[in-house]
Amino acid sequence: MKIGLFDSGIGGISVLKKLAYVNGAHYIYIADTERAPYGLRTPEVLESFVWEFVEFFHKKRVNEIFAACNTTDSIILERNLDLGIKYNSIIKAGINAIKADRIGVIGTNVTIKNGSYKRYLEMMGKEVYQKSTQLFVSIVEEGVFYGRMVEAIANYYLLSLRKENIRELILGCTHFPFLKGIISRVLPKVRIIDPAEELSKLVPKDNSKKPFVEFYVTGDPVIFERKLKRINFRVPYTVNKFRVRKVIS
Ligand code: DGN
Repeated sequence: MKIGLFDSGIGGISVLKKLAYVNGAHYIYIADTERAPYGLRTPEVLESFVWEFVEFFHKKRVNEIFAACNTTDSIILERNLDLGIKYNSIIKAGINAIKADRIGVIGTNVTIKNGSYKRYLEMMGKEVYQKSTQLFVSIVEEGVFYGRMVEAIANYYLLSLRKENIRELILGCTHFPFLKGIISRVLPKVRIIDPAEELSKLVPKDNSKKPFVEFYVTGDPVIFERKLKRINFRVPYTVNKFRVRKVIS
């Protein structure tokens, strides 16, 4: 089985790790480090990136795509895009983990503005408090997961959610599970939800083979590989260059 994933950088690795644990598939992961971060881009530009990757997945004969980026997932959902390959949404999967009534959602600017989580949760009768925590993406890409700077940023973003007395918090960006420790320190009574847990239930369980990952990186593959080592990524892989059609500074 071939599974395709894409993200602006290492965030989607938090999804990839969970999938690779369940299924020893051949994974193709595109890291668009050259055009990151996605959270500040327009929906039109993000949609054009999605089509570029989907075309590549078609050529690679990918069987299924799993969302490794909430930002583009929210674009795919809001614009109702049919990718022509079975697509598994992390947002739609993630809401299945919800048990409480007062829910916080954090994500990139685009994800929060699109409000996909909020809309689905409100349809379930939940009270939803959203917050864009865009800076978290950059600090994770820098490999800074703890310390006083991260704590200060986490306090800056999350204290308002504490006042709302939320019971559960959705990490609506795949970069954020890397900061789970510090997030739960700021919100100690809140159940933290990584939607990738629910998403990984959608992949068939098959450990008859060992997983393998082909990474395709739009930016510098050497820097990307350094990041993989820093987060201790253990699944066997190759790192290749992906040449983008649409270069945007
Ligand atoms: N990891 C992406 C997400 O889940 O939304 C965020 C990527 C970005 O560049 N903002």
